[in-house]
Amino acid sequence: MKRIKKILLVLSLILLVFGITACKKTDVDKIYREEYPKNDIYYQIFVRSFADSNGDGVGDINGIINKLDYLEDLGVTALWLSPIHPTTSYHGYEISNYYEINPEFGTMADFENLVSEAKKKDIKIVMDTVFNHTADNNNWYLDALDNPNSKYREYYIWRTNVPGAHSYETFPHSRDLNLRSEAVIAELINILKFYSEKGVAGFRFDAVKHFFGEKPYNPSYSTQPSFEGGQLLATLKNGIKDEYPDVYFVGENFDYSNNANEDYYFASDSMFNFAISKYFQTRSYTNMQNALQRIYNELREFNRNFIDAPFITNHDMDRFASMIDPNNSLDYESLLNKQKLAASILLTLPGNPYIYYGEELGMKGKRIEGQEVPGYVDENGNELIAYDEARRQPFLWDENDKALTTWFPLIHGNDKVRRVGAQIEDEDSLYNHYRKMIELRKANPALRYGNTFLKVDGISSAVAFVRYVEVGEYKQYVLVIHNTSNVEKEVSFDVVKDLYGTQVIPPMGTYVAEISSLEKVSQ
Ligand SMILES: [Ca+2]
Repeated sequence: MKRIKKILLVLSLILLVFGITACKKTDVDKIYREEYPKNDIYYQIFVRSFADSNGDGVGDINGIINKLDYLEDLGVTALWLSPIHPTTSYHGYEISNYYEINPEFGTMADFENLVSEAKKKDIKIVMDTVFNHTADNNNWYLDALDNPNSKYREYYIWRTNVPGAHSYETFPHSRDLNLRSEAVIAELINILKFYSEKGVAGFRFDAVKHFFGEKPYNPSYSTQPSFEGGQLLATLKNGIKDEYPDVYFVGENFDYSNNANEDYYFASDSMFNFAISKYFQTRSYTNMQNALQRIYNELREFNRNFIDAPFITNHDMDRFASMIDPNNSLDYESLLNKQKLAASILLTLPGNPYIYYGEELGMKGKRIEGQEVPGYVDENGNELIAYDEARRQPFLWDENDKALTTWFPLIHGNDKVRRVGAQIEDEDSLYNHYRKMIELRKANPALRYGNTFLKVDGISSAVAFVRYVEVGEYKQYVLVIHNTSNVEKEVSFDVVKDLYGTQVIPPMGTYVAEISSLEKVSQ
């Protein structure tokens, strides 16, 4: 027994966050992987800002290919790309043609090359899929406008209470698709097949809460999550499942309430967990632990195999570092430690964690309410008005790196944030913290696979839980305790004390240890 304790003590030290390695047999990992093929660690790329390949200052597909080594070193296993189709906007969320690639970003051949090059590194590609609406210059719409007998008339929702031919729009300069039309649904299934055939692993569905509602009679922004929206996702999934049964669906239902995703989860593998993002952003960690347990208990009723999709921020939110430090006045260590804690929590939660590009460097950025920004100009040098662009600033490659994008200036303190090269060199950097946490997650099946989450009560100022996974004879239980306070915390659980003796977690630190069972997890 003493010997076993000794072995486990060593294991616990291995698992302690700041000194990780683990050597799991790959064949065992394969068994877990086959049981949970859709569990990944995601990196969200805003394509225009990530990496340039041809010197025009705009990020593009070949730029991503050139930086696959960076993503592989970081350890992520899947990429969600912002929309890459021809568009009328810088962000791409109005699509002019679903079957083509935005020429600013490259060609279809470039995209196919990205999918295959990423696959060589075991990195999946998930596409942003905007089906609520098209651009106002989409050929379907132009044809429908010109020709009352166009087959595309039924693709859109026409407003009868407004003089002249005009379709309903949820978002400015967009035209809402008529998602009750069988012809539209067939077209959307065709688009999903078109890209699945190219090896795309999944689709991120934009704005699912706007799919239905009271269109066109109540043209406001008040559309709500709806069961009919979930049904549409189910119809799309059924439409491709014979040919592409393993394609992953993740939905964006921008709603902070805990139960907002219920209507979609029976059809979608994943839904972004906006409720949890709010707890990160307000750093309400004690409430987060309880909310997580409640959310998981509820969602399991709707889909036993749901894969949570937690994240700290995305492209529609101010950067996390800017929320913590809006005036760039916080000292370096405080800012760093707050970001490290959030990363530790994110990367030990169940499901598919999503890292917004640059979050691993502590990039900054806040929404601007319609102002000109020096350096943000069109091709004629005229200053442009900025809004969310500042949340989507160029990725901080080193200053001499040709991959640096320049379409938008570095503002809100990003000129002071340490760039990639310096962070890779520094063992204590935020980048290396993300890298180590990802490594820890990948080395422990209980962290990487499955969706189990059992909150552990009784520790103040902490997010504490057990994650476990079981496939046949293989199983693992892992206790995770995040100390969210500024003081040391002693762990006095019997299960920990019996195995490892008294453990002390540093301020804002994380303790991760393998345990033998779910019993005795109480203070
Ligand atoms: Ca470019």
